[in-house]
Amino acid sequence: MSKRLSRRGFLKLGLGAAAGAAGAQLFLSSRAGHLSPVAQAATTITPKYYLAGTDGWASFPGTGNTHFYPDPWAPTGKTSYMFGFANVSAYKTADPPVSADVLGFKQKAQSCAPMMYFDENESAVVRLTNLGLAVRPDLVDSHTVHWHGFQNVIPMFDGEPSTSIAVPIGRVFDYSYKPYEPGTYMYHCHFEDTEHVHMGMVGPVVVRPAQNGTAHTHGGKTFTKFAYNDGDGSTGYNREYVIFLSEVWNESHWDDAHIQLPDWTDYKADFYLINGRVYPDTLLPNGAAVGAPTNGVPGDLRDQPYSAVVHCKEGERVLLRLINLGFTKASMTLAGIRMRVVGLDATQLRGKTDADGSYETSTAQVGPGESVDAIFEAPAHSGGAGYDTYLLYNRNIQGISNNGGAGLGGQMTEVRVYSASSNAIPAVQVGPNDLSSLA
Ligand SMILES: [Cu+2]
Repeated sequence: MSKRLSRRGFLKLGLGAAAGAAGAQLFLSSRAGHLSPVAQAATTITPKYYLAGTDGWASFPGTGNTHFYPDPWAPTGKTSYMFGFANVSAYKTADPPVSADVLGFKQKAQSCAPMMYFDENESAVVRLTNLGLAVRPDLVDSHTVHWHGFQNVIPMFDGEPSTSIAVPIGRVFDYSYKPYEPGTYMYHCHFEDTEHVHMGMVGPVVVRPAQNGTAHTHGGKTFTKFAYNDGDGSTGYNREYVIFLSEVWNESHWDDAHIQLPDWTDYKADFYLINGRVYPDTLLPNGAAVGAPTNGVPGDLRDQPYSAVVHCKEGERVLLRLINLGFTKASMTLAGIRMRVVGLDATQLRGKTDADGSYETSTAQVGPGESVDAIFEAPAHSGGAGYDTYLLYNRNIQGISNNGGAGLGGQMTEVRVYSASSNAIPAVQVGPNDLSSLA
């Protein structure tokens, strides 16, 4: 307490805090039914997603050329220590929530965090528990889920830990939202956020528009899936892919594993990731267990489950949901195909008078904390049974330099265009970034 703060001032402060607490209590009890999207009877809540904050290990390709990479403590096939969220949604009805199965996910955080999808106006519940850090039992950090850029009416569910709830080790919290604004978002842990964000507690959130399911014709084609409630089909698409960008600075990851403190002003990314992987692992299908060699042995990608390949057929419209939760700007170029940017930061590009604010480009600029919705029409196929390849990559040269490894890119993947009659990919996309039906 400052010596300048008088006893009277201190009492006033205390009374103010007490009044604030009483007000919050009243607010919660009287308004919960109006503002909270779920009934408050705790036993009836079944979350859509269940996340477990913990640590783990990721695999990045290369033979290693620094003191900090690969980490000599990494398990075989892995190179780098991470924090992250494990996907324990399969246990979302477990009672008690932190079951033995869930505890088994300690040190199995995935990179990137689970992709979450909601519908506009859905009663959206995300359960979070904290399993602690296996490699750093001395760190007893809490974790949170914060939807970045999301208009949240209830601060308690915001995840910013100084003004809302954080989840200590062994505890469980249900975040409750009512998403009103469709678009492409991202979420991250907000506890010690410079560290926890960079260590990997980051993932995408998509809110689908209420317009989905109704038919709108645009450019002579009819769509039933849209990026926004556009009213005219201009954001309609056939397939959609999340392109989630983040970074790894080897020194900080090594430091966290080896009980050292990084100086964040020395920040310099060594790896640039798409969906938690770096090229050429970005080209492998969902759930691929074996990636490019890491330090001479096959990479273990079991905790990096998301492919970054964009599959489509000629003439289809494809929505790229580009998200950047790294610390440096990305310039994502789609070589040979023009994209139309229709949304920025979960906002459709419309002027005040409903004028069309979308624009064509070959390079989408995605700053840290920003999202870009870009739609392209797949060009005509060149013929034959195979696919045509177009590179999607970060044109900032350090974004594909990748720790100096020869032939290794960073934020690079492929758009693969098949003929209209091809049956190499499902006629209708099974799920977002879901290529599990592909060989
Ligand atoms: Cu955290």
